[in-house]
Amino acid sequence: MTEPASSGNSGIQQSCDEQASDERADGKQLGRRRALTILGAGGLLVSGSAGRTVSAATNASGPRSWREAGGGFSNYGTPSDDSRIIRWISAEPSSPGTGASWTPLHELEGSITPNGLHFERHHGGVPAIDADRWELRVDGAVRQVVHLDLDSLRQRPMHARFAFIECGGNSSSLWREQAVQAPAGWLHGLVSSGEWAGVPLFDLLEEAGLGSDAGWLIATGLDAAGVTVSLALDTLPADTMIALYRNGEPLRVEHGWPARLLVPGHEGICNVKWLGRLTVADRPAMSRFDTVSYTDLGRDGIATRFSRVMGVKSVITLPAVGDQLAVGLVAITGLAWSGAGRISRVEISVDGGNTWDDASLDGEPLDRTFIRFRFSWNRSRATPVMMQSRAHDDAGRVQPTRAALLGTHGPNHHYHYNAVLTLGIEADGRVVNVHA
Ligand SMILES: Nc1nc2c(c(=O)[nH]1)N[C@H]1C(S)=C(S)[C@@H](COP(=O)(O)O)O[C@H]1N2
Ligand SMILES: [Mo]
Repeated sequence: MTEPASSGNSGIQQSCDEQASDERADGKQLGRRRALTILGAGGLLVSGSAGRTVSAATNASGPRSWREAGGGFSNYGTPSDDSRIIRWISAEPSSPGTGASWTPLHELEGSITPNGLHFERHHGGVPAIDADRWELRVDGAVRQVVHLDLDSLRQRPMHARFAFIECGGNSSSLWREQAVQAPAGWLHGLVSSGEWAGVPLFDLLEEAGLGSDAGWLIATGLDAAGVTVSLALDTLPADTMIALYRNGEPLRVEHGWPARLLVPGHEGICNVKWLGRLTVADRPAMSRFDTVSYTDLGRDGIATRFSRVMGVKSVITLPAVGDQLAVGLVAITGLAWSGAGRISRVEISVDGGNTWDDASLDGEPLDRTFIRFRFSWNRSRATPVMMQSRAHDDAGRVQPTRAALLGTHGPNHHYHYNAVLTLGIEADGRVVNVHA
């Protein structure tokens, strides 16, 4: 298993269900920045319009070996050296299948997380499911129990949509008093986004026929943890699906193959992997995933349950902790998303939140999906500043300040951290995480 964090793994398992991310090697070691290398066109072959192959004009540059007959190629593509980007894994050594891997948000561009870098969160390891013996059962308060194997699911009408998945415990180390020094992905990388394809849930429920007392859907995974989640039917998005594909290919084993529930905008745990059973009921199961974990503990000591819709949030991915900025133009970029709809606006502040300017967005934001934002900042003087991003969504929600979020939550809160994040740019240009 890849284990970039060479130290600090013992004791990383929190008493709560998700991992905190502050016990790690220093961010500089982990956050390998990509050197931008502009390659000349030397040696590249360009296919001409008549189907002829012609050498690019500048092929005099570059080592001779580039122009010799190349090596073999494979059935499944090879990442380039420059894209050998990996996730950081936080796992308990005594049960290495349980833990999380974090998407290196600070090393990626665009708004689609590649399948091999989509974060993972496992409560009971990755089960070895035999697809030939696998089936999904829809039962409970239905007129007829439905059994579906993988072939019959694949033959049904499907739908594809973009959606992020964010763990309810993402950014949980930000609840702490001390700012943790690590780049964005190692603190906020329990979120990924991409395109999912599968069978609409409500088509299956219609076929099964909902009973008159149907109020809840209880989804159960086939892993050792027996992850069981209760979802109120009247709050489930209409585009909830039994996902079979991600970014065009069948689900990866770790992401729930052969099938997982995808509830766009709902917190990670609702997206039950290795899905085995959907039970319609008149009440929630009150599993540990409904009650002990993923609840919101208020200042009065009372916990709110079933707060499943993720907040509006943004993360600056560049610059990243460990970078050193020169004086002059600085390209700021990052990702924004909302569990309740589309991102309508992202603003940037370089004065600790006193004044804000609109960032530009890479195209039209889609519903419950990453959108990339960009801002060009002229760092005219070598003075310290605080840099922030703040997202708004079309449901009218705005990312709260840290003070506002801490004000409404108890001191022992753990889940759903979505406050405005702050990067400190020091006088010498060093980038650090700070609380503001
Ligand atoms: N069966 C099963 N489903 C599961 C989990 C799990 O451990 N077992 N983890 C949940 C949690 S907490 C999250 S955040 C997401 C993570 O999905 P991913 O590993 O594909 O990123 O899956 C959810 N579904
Ligand atoms: Mo999660």
